[in-house]
Amino acid sequence: MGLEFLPGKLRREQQVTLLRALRDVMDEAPLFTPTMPRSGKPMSVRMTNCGPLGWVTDKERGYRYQATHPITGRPWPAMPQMLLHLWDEVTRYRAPPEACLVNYYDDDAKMGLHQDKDEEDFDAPVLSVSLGDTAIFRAGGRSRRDPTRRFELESGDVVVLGGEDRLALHGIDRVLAGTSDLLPEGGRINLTLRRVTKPG
Ligand code: MD3
Ligand code: FE
Repeated sequence: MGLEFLPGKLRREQQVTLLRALRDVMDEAPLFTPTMPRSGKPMSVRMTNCGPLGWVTDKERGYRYQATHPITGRPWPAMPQMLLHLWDEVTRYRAPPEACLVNYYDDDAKMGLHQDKDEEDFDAPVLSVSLGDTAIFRAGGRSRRDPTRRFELESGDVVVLGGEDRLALHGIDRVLAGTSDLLPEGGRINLTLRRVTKPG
């Protein structure tokens, strides 16, 4: 499968509908500031989750998936239907996603090059949806020595990462402020849908 880039996959109307559902998610499960394992350094991205499992990190316990919000202690809200349908349509994977990480980037936020490897199931692809301001995205290979490519992720763009690219290094260099009017507050939301456990 590799890296599949689907520019403009979601039309404006679908982006607005999805954003409305995400507002409800963020009301129930407020954005929090994750901290790095050991150092406790705060990340510049704020995050929350929906679905049965959510990705969290803090100084004491590090990167992990858990069923409850780290601050409120409540279960994560359900994943919006539109996302479950999108997953089925574009991944064709045999089981539904378990985690939808909601990342919010303000004008200064970025995410360093990393691999997504906190999941048990690397056979399942990862699906990313971008909303709001355009981001400069970078993706390489599995080794830090491999070359990287940069591309722009715009509002409504979808990326599916599977096969050999599932463990590729990737990150967000920066967000281009003022490139979209979808979010009145500005900035960018990225959704990352993942299967965490191996299907029964
Ligand atoms: C997996 N998020 O949360 S999209 C992350 O835009 C993350 O917020 C970025 O990386 C964001 O872990 C990037 C998801 C993504 C992109 C490329 C990948 C996941 C990937 C390449 C290989 C494996
Ligand atoms: Fe990632």
